[in-house]
Amino acid sequence: MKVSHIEHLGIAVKSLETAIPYYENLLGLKCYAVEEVAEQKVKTAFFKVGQTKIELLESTDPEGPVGKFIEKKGEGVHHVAFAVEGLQETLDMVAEKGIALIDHSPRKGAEGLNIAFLHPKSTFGVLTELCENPNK
Ligand code: CMX
Repeated sequence: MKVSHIEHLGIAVKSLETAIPYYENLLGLKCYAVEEVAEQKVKTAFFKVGQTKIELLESTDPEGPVGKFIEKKGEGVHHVAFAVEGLQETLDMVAEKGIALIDHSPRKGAEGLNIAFLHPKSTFGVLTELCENPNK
């Protein structure tokens, strides 16, 4: 697999409205985008930290992945996203190695990225996202 960098860290929060001021006022980061990803049942807020982003995730549905996560584990780090080259080929290679995939082919995520998740049961408890920028 060719990983270039950590594209973002996904952090589950109960409310973007109350979490964003912490990142802006204490850490001095700027929230540059808020976007709803209806398919994932989340509203997202983005901050840049060097080449990596922080993606805050507020659930829009208690039965969605982030809603269920917060109910079970509370707020906190939800996933790590790695930027890769050649997402579909990477997924095929990962599947061949016996890692459980949540997505066998890329789907659209926030910011127009192509994304796919690996199951945390196969990745030492860390929900892992692989993503590729189709415009690069
Ligand atoms: N990190 C680590 N473990 C997680 C997890 C996470 N983020 N989310 C769930 N789990 C664990 C649960 O703790 C549970 O473990 P146990 O069986 O030991 O109790 C197990 O996975 C099953 O959890 P569940 O609550 O029953 O949830 P589901 O099986 O229905 O779904 C998962 C879990 C990971 C398959 C689902 O959350 C998923 O498909 N996630 C990928 C999509 C996603 O997270 N989208 C939101 C972000 C979108 C974005 O970035 O744009």
